[in-house]
Amino acid sequence: MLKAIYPGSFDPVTRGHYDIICRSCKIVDKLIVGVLNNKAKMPLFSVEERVKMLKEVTKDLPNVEIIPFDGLLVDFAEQIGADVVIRGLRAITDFEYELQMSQTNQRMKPDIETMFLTTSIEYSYLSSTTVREIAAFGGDVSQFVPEAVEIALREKMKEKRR
Ligand code: COD
Repeated sequence: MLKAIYPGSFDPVTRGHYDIICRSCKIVDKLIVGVLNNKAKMPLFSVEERVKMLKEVTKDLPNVEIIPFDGLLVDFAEQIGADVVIRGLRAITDFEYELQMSQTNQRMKPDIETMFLTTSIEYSYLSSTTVREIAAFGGDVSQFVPEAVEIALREKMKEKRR
C-alpha cells in the first residue's frame, strides 16, 4: 500500500492545490494532506479553519485524510508511515526551494522520497498569497478557489473589517 503526504500551508487551499490532491489520490492508495501549524507565521486562517476547509473540499475523495502537523515534516511523515512526500511544481521559481527542501529531507530521512507533480497549465500562476491579496481588496476569487473557500474568505474579510 502506497501512502503519501501532501504537506503545505494551505492558507487557503486553492484550485491549484485541489488539482494536485485529485491527481495524487489517483496514484497512491492513501493520501494524507498535512496542514502546517506554524506558530512563527501569522496565517490568515487558523490551522483549525484550514483543516475544516480542506475537509469540506475533499469530502468526496475517499482515500484522502486531512491532518494538521507541527515540527519537522519528515518526523510527521515517519509518524504516519508515509512512503512519499508529494509537492507541486509551478514555475522555475518553485524549483530551487523544492529541490533544497527535498534534498534536506532526504538527508534527514533517506527512506522518504519526494515526488513532484507539475501544475496543470490553468493553475500555473495561482498561489494562496495572490488569492489572499485579491480577497483583501474585495476582488472576485471564485475562479481561483473552491466555493467553500470563497465563502470563508468573504466571512474572514468581513471579520477583519469589524
Ligand atoms: N499548482 C500546483 N501546485 C501548487 C500550486 C498550484 N497552483 N499552488 C501551490 N502548489 C504546491 C506548492 O508548490 C507546494 O508544493 C504545495 O502546493 C503546498 O503549497 P503551500 O504554499 O500551501 O505550502 P508551503 O510550500 O508553504 O509548504 C511548506 C511546508 C509546510 C511543507 C514546509 O515549510 C515544511 O515542511 N515545514 C515543516 C518544517 C520542516 O520540516 N522544515 C524543513 C524543510 S527542509
